[in-house]
Amino acid sequence: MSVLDDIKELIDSAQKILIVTHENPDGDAIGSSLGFMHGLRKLEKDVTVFIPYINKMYNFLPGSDEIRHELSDDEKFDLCIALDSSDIERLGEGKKWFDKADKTIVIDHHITNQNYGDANYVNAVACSTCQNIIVVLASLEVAINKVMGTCIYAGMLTDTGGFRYNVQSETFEFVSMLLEAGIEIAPIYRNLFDLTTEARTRLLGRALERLEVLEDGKITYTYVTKADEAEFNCEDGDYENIVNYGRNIEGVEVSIFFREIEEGKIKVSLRANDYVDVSLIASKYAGGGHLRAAGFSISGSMEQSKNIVIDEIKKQLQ
Ligand SMILES: [Mn+2]
Repeated sequence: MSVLDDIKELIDSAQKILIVTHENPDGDAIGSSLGFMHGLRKLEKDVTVFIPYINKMYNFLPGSDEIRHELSDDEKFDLCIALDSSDIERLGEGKKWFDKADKTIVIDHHITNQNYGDANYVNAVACSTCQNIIVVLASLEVAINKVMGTCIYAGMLTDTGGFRYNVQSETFEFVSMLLEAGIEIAPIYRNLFDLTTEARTRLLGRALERLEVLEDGKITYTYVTKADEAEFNCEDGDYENIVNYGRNIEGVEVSIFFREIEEGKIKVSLRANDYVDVSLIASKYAGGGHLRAAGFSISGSMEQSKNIVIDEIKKQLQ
């Protein structure tokens, strides 16, 4: 018996199904949850998606208004399915429900997956969990329609950075199937990559105005304060992506973005292009991240934080 057969059996013998995913859910987490929800409903299953918080940029996805943000303690599920989460801890609030369910399934594409379900379909070659959902739905003999396809495409598009990273020829074969199902790619792209708000655009403008270039154009930095965010009525997350504008400047190796979280506390985001390991300085300040993308918080004023971080980066450039 293959894992796909096990999954089919678990789903066939369940009626009330709960889908959960990782904390701070991204497009793949939300897209795979909704895509699978729509698919399982074709099998007459009673399906609930539980995600405590989702960013409103995903509200265009069909079924997003049905996502439950809370569950009451007396609810019971025959089967809990965890999507796009490499381990049980990452499920956050969903962990409790995963633990409580009679049976469990894990579907994921992280190579580090802990196989913590009764059945685990983990294909790390896939660009996204959404791509794996296509395979699972096929094995359940559910034909993908436009509604499922839209959710699934959203996850494939975002997890590949717009089909830039982690893409194989088969990725486009799967996309071709979604196009056959009738998805419209332009509105999905616009919602996920282009659409913004006035507050976000104004905060970006403020940051770009302040952008400084140092060390023969190899370092750029900029910053925003709490007062800036208040002035433009920003929502949490409106500062995201500002750091990439500096990184995209020709000749820049490291882009630094400083954000005042509260008086005396600064959040630092770092992006490198080719050779500086920004995770080194992040780990020095108890932050986290990868070689070319990292972040941490630092105590002190904006001026002090800038001096400390820029000095560290300058040293690394030598
Ligand atoms: Mn993913």
